[in-house]
Amino acid sequence: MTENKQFPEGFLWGGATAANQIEGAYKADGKGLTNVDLMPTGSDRITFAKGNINSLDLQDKYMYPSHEAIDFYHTYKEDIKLFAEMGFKVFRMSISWARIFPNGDDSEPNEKGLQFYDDVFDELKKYDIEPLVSIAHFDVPVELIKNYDGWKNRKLIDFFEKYSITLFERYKDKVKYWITFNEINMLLHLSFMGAGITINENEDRNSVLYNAAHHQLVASAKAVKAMKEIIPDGQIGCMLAAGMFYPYTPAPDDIFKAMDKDRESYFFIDVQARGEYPGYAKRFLKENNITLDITEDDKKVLKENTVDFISYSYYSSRTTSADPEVLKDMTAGNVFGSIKNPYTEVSEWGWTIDPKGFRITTNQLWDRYQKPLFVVENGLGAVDTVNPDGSIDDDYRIDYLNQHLHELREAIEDGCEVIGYTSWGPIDLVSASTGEMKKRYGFIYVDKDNEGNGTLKRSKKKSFDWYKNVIATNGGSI
Ligand code: BGP
Repeated sequence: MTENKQFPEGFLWGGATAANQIEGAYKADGKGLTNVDLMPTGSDRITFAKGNINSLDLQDKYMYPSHEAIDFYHTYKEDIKLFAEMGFKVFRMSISWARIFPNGDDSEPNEKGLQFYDDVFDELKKYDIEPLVSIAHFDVPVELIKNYDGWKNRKLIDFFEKYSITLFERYKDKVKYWITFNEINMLLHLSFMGAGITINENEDRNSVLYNAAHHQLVASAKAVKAMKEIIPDGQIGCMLAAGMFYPYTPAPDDIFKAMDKDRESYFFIDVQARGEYPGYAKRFLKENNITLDITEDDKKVLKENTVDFISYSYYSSRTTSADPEVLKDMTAGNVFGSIKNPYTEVSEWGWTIDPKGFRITTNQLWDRYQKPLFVVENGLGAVDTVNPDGSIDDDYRIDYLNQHLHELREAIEDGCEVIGYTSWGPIDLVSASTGEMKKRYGFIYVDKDNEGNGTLKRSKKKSFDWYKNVIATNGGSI
């Protein structure tokens, strides 16, 4: 009987957010602009996020909701109190690079920015909530894009190292869990959002992307090194947008294609967890005439500074085929290029809903790396309706999370070492892919619509008490 079995003792339950999706105050107290501050909402957003723009117009002209977002910059005390009421053990958040270094470079850090995060960490501490901090979550200072072409340029490794060291030194007594880059593999799909890069017509796309990836991988390893020196009792992980690929049929070509598509993502984690480029990646680079800007020192840094844990997001599984005809039937809203799986449902945004895929993906990650796993994003983006009495019955969200947590527990029973789970967006926040408020994940509702109207008032949805009970019973209620 696995029913009502608890999760491992000390399991880190909580929720996950990102600075640009919650803080607002996008120019306050000396903060510089970042890529995500300048991206449009709606249908143009993904084109922009992909870097498919001819001349990059970095003007502050869009009414992007992140400019105010949910105003966490000013409401963090009230919000953290609600997280504490749910019993959070951990809160995942990111630091906005441009709040600390407004130009992203190696000038003096901005004290007001540093102080803000000190205040947030102190507030979390009041309730014994452990911060889990992403150093970069889709956040590249605009000055680094204008002056250096973002992560195309090797110089960013030094700037990121300086930024990371500044954080470790400042927060060494307050933050013990760190993540270097959020969904590092997203860089291949949403290159402007993930790395502040656009691809010019005369450039080879893969060459640009894999060089930028290499720069982030080296920067990540340098951050690992610095954290271990500065915070010896800390832990630092990588972060993958996970979700395994199924073959559409048992045809060997389909099975190989699915493995190959998985490797497109695992490549990043293979380097971060094992310390070197895997053979299949070297072959890919060679066959595509990609020359990497890789030095002997880079190889040494990668080898010597692997991560302590593997963190990942899981929303969906994916399906692929070696048959170009079958490949035409793509799911909507999937940047990884998945085709429709006839055995699974999709969300309102076309994201495949597949709890069993969560168990399979978790097992794959454990089998491959044998390092502690941390689920740092999972959840259902849905439209919520407020009843006349102000209540919100989000049973669909409870259902999604319940099924996924059930499968996560199965994966733990399978022998996977999982140290924690932070659901995405425990409080409604701005959606990364649409830039809108309509797609909500929260246990806590925020009164704000796509046009930016609303009081920003917080209220509890039905899922609030449900999650509170999950944590109180250490998953025994699942
Ligand atoms: C991940 C990102 C998050 C988040 C989430 C949900 O890719 O790390 O920032 O937003 O997806 O996506 P969306 O907001 O587009 O629904």
